Amino acid sequence: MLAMSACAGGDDGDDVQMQGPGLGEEMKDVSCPAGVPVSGIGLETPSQTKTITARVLDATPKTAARFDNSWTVQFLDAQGAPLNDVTINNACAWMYVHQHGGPPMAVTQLSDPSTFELKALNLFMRGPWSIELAVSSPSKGGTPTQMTACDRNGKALGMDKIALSICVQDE
Ligand SMILES: [Cu+2]
Repeated sequence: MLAMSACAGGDDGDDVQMQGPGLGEEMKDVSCPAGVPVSGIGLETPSQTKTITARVLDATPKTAARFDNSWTVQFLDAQGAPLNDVTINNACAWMYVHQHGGPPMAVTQLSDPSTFELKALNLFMRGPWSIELAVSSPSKGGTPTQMTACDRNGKALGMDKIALSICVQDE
């Protein structure tokens, strides 16, 4: 008999940043809908306005696994050229079927200014997750109206938003 995981019981540790109405309840791992990728590497997803694309250059582990996953993400313009003026206003690993999640441990711009490391996205349950990025790019413009699910009070609004789908596969 497999032990089902509690989303944020005390035993999983480092869940201080976790938030959402499901916390404290016993929730079960779920299977992902068809088509949700199990590896972030190579994923490309356009922003809501389609002016910015996020491309996942690397992921550790390569296949998404429970708990810590670190991703290297590059931003591209609509023509596929690296976009060097992007700011990540907020990042969030969100398990939308349970309405819970939390931010990565750190977001770091790399020496190539179009790339960022999202360190330790905590995908703490099996199932479908959305890596939400509220972003701004002065060259693309817009108004700061976009928030991630982790930023319920809208304290770190972006001018655009990108949501990358990833599955922590059921076993
Ligand atoms: Cu969950």
